[in-house]
Amino acid sequence: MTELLGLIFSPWTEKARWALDVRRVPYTFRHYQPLIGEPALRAKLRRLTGRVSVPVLTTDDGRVIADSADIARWADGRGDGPTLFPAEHQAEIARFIDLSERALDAGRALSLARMLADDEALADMTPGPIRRALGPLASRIGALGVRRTLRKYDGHTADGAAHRRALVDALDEIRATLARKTLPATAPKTLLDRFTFADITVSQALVSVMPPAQLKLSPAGRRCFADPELRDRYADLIAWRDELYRAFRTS
Ligand SMILES: N[C@@H](CCC(=O)N[C@@H](CS)C(=O)NCC(=O)O)C(=O)O
Repeated sequence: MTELLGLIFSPWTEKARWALDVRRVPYTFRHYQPLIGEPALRAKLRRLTGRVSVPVLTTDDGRVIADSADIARWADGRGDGPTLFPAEHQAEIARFIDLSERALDAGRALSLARMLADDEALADMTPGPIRRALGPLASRIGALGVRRTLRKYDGHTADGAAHRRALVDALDEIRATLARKTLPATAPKTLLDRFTFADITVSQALVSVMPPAQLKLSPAGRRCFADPELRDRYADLIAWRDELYRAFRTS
């Protein structure tokens, strides 16, 4: 059986899951535990050094695919749902993936910085048994993990203002693209002429403005992902994302 290894609260994992679900590809989900799970992940990817991340898909015929967009492309060749990567839109979808990654990288740095000031969210980052055993010390362990993730993804190399500018630029670009589209009669706007992976990937850019209700986050985690100022400023984009979920995230 095909297996997806991922982080239940991560927008990158959500990109892969949404694509697999749209394509109606059956798979089992396995939760990845950062740090503790890394040696096994490295062995799976045959990568002893360098950055390793999830989601990672292990297909029923033993292939290992290590990137959300590549997993979605693989899913597009399987299953029987609507096509997520129409041949005529490959280049545009690649640009939308890049736009989403810019927003997500900036958003991760901003959310993790908010988390470092929130003991409850930090404690929630540790596995349940460790949290219960350590009590108030759990937030310290969580902070070590969050700082490590910031460094791992270069979030520490720019300041908060630079990350915020990068996120706002990406959000403005999404807004401008949607403004050029006409609203179909019965469905939300899509970035191309139909629902594709462009919508899946770009809608995840909003996770660090206000996470979708469907994303499994603790209340403290949800608080740290969200940015109340940007949520008000980009309420139109949040509404678009929520409509996409209602219309196309049906399983
Ligand atoms: N380009 C990759 C990025 C994936 C990514 O950044 N994954 C992070 C999500 S926060 C991760 O694996 N974090 C856990 C860790 O690095 O230990 C993709 O699209 O799959």
